[in-house]
Amino acid sequence: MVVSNYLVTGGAGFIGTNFVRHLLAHTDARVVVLDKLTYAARAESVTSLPADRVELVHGDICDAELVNRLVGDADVVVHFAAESHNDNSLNDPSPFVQTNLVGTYQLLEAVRRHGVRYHHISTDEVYGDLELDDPDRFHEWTPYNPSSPYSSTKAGSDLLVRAWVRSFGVQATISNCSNNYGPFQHVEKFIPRQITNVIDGERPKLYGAGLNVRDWIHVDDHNAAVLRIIEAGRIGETYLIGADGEENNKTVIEAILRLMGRDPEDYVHVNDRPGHDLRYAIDSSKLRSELGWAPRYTSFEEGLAATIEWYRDNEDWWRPMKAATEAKYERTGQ
Ligand code: NAD
Ligand code: TDX
Repeated sequence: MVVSNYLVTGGAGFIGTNFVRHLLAHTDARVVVLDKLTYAARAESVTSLPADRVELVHGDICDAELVNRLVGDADVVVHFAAESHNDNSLNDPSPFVQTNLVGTYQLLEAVRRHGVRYHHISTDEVYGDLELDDPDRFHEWTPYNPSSPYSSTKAGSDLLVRAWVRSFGVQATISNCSNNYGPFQHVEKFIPRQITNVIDGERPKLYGAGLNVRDWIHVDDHNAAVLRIIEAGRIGETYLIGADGEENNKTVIEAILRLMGRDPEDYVHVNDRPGHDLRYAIDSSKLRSELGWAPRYTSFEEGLAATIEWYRDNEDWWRPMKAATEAKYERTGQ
């Protein structure tokens, strides 16, 4: 399918802005970004892109009239917009219910009305967590078992998509990806928080004992998979995206400190996250065998080193968010 007009929700956030850049580099598409510009967004991440190909619309995915109009002008909708941070969802779940559930509902109603192709971005957290010694990983058929307000609202949004496909014939695909890292990620998230702490001469902050495992993937590999699914995925199908990148948090903090020329032991333990998921792990065989996707970042250390360089070179981008983020963590002893 050759698509010319994309509507990308959440395109001023981390993965969305990287996706828009991926589209500009690899397709001839024109892109409209719909973004509420919450605390997590930077408008400049979109407005700095070529104006003849990318337009930023400042608005809310819960606004039915606006969503209906923008979807009516699009060939495909790629839905990244979400409240995305677990710790925030524990402090105040309400925007998570509103944006992740009601916002997805409004998009589904609009794509249903206009018959527009829809791709839904989701997370591996919908499957709950695994034991450290479980030989199994998450598959497309793993039952949903989300733990947090964030992951449960993402799970609910995925189920809305499945129901709209079956009941109304909406032309949708879903992808559930593991933990992303790379440029333009908000400093509230684990890896950029620690990199910017080290730049600021602060010690990295590890939740609990740090044995929790995340399955890391570079954001460009995630977005290449998303484009592949839009171009060649089967309607109604779910694809898991992951790059075999399991690491525990302690190892990641030590790697960041080492790569930044600091003592790998020079970090502090802070309060653990309530209900903290132990381990995520993705089996992405379906995506690889059916659609021929493979990650390009096969060395986590190299991807991490490049990400550290990006934060060193782009202090103007992250500095305005740093103090308020740390003040928020201060209140929960994290
Ligand atoms: P992010 O928090 O960096 O960006 C979210 C964007 O959505 C922001 O630009 C924000 O302004 C926008 N937004 C929020 N509420 C909105 C609303 N009501 N209307 C319009 N725009 C709104 O998030 P991210 O990390 O880039 O995640 C993007 C998507 O990918 C989310 O759906 C998330 O669940 C999913 N995902 C993230 C990861 C990860 O590791 N970050 C992994 C798997 C899946
Ligand atoms: O300072 C910290 N110290 C720490 O040990 C922070 C911010 C986090 N952590 C731990 C908690 C997690 O085990 O690091 C791990 C990663 O934390 P986050 O970056 O908050 O990510 P996570 O909760 O795993 O969720 C992320 O991946 C899945 C994204 O935020 C979600 O949007 C995505 O769905």
